[in-house]
Amino acid sequence: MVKSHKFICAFAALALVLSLAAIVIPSQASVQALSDGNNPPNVPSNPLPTNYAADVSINAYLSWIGGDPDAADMVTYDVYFGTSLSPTFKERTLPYSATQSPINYSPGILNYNTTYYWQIVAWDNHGTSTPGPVWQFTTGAAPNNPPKMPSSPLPTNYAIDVSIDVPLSWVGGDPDVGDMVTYDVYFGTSLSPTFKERTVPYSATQSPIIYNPGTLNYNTKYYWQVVAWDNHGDFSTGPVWEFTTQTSDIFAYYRGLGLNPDVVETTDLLNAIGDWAGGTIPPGFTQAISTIQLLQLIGEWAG
Ligand SMILES: [Ca+2]
Ligand SMILES: [Ca+2]
Repeated sequence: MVKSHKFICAFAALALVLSLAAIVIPSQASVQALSDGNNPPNVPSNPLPTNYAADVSINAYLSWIGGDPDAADMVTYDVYFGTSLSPTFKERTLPYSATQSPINYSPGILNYNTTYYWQIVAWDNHGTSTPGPVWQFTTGAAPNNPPKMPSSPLPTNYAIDVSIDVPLSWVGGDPDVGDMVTYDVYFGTSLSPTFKERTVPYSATQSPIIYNPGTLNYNTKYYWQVVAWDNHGDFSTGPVWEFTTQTSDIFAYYRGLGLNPDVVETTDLLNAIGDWAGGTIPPGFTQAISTIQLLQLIGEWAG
């Protein structure tokens, strides 16, 4: 009897345990919750750049507030980032403690004037995840670059014997290919040449630029400078260049005789006129000059 009583008691106890178990185990999920008490990570929030931010730096960092209600948990973050509305997976971060916030992430150098989308999915060390919303921001426009410094002058700097009908030319342009560039031309016989003209606008890629200063004087040193302006009001100042025009034929003739044309004597001049008027072609010349041309040269020289 004692034995059977014990058996009955044990059976009753087992039945009680089984019935209790049936009550407290309604699903597999609550078994998990009961066994480790884990909570999913917090929903990622507080994005920086803020959602829909504009004019964001191309060097911007992403940051957000994450964490996990379970203070002892570690949390990693899957970063989705790109220019598509469904940004692509970029990287899983290192594990952070559940209480560390905010989290920073560098997406690298961004493009100007571009809308980016991003999303953070937080994972705790129990394999539970919480996705954040898809955020977006737009980077600022590219900053303006000043025009290129005018270069490659023609006539070359310090050139001599330059034709009196020479056009000026230089290489200009602007690194921003959509820009238009105008050129202020300074030109004259002073070391600080005076402003002559602003050119029409040229495209940023057009080179060389040609400017016609008109017919110049013989045997004269000219100075010139070009200042390039883009359509954003930025400018680049070129150096002052110089060149010297050709001597007139009569000066060349005097040099050929070993005379200094700057201090030629009247008698020498009269002798020269005689030579020219006699129809001879002086050494170094390909043709005789007309009387009219001769008088023009004498006039220049006398001037
Ligand atoms: Ca957790
Ligand atoms: Ca520019």
